[in-house]
Amino acid sequence: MPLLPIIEAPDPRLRVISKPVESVDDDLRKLIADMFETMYAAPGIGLAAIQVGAPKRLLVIDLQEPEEEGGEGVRDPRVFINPEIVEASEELRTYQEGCLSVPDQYADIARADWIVARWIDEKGEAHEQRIDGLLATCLQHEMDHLEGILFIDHLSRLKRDMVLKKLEKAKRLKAA
Ligand code: GNR
Ligand code: NI
Repeated sequence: MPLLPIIEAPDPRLRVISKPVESVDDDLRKLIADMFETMYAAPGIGLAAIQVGAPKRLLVIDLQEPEEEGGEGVRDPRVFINPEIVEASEELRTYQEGCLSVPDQYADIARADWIVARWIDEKGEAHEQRIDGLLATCLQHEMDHLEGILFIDHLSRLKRDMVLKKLEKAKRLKAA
């Protein structure tokens, strides 16, 4: 199975609003498998389809970090198709976020502490569940991608521009 190239900011393709998935078929399951492989290899804990150039309302998450003690080889893959937020807590939780499309840049972002989400899985089955902790943070980060939003958009313009400048510089150094 091929690793998919991950699109990086400021690529305008990351700003596209993703379209609902119409049918959960073998083509989609192939994309899901490739997305997991790409996410694990990166490594990352989440990946939205738009980050690999597919503007579909599909994202994958696995919070298990292989480096973590006891986490070696333990996988907890989750698939979210056409996810929606039914309810969100007023209380916020701040977490230092990163993004595979904004490599090596991190910033504290405040999001709802818990959400009630609704989605379809890779078997086409519907779910509605209250989600908290890191999964709530990650799911909100991934759902932002479906709207063309990056975590740096939650920062002040000054901080966002600083991150984008650092990213540009890192790219220049890599190309040289
Ligand atoms: O790997 C990732 N880590 C992460 C850490 C904190 C909050 C969100 C994330 S998601 C990110 C992978 C990614 O870019 N998903 O879109
Ligand atoms: Ni991201």
